[in-house]
Amino acid sequence: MTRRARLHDFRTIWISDLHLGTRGCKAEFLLDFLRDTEAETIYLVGDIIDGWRLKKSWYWPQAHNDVIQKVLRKVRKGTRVIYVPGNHDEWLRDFTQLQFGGVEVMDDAIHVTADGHRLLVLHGDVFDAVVMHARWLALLGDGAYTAAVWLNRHFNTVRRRLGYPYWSLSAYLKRRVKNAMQYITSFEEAVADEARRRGVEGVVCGHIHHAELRKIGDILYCNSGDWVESCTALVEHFDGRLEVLHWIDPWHLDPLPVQASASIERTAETPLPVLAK
Ligand SMILES: [Mn+2]
Repeated sequence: MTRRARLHDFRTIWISDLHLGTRGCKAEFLLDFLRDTEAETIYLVGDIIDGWRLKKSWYWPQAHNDVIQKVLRKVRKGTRVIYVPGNHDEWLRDFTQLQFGGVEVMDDAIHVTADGHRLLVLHGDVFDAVVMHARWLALLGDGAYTAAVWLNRHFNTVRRRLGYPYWSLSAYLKRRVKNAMQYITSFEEAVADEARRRGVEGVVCGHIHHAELRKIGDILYCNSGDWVESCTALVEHFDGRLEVLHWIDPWHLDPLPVQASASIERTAETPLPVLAK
């Protein structure tokens, strides 16, 4: 039996917004990606298991199970896996500082790159309220800002405890603002601001399903994208270089090339390398 050679080795991999438990999740692509890559540390940057959707109707095919098994196997083989919950898996925030099968759950994390840069790692949903109320938060200052972030963080926890269904602030915002790009830009600026507040040089987040790697002022803004639409990941090479990867499997017929070109267009200054198989 021939074992498929592992193609790509990285120091760190960040993936976010897998939305396992929903029909949208491209689990087969994700499995290929996990099979062909290896890293010392993997960050799961939120919205990994979509608990809200699962609560509504159970959808859990074998491929979704395989993704979980694949990650746990990597842990057993020595990969450090850090799970930073998002809004769709916010129930996990009750279990931060705990370990499940060796997976560490954290509210947010600080990653230090091989060349010594500090990156704040978080999902990003807590900034929806900041995006929504940017104008008056700027007027009211730090206390109001902290309150907005706190409220946003606990909004769905409270809804869950009271038995209310999930309500997506980001989806609401995307409808409310004039266009999605405006929301994306405001979100990116809010996240970069938080990195500045915390005194780190960069930030890695997910949430808006829009992979990115660029400077916002003095802050390096990275978004690992998603596995519902774009199949993207952020990786760190062993010398500390960061890159957004776009996973395309030539053996699958899927409307990915269209999205690929859209992504490349969006990040014209940092073209997305495609991992050839
Ligand atoms: Mn999210």
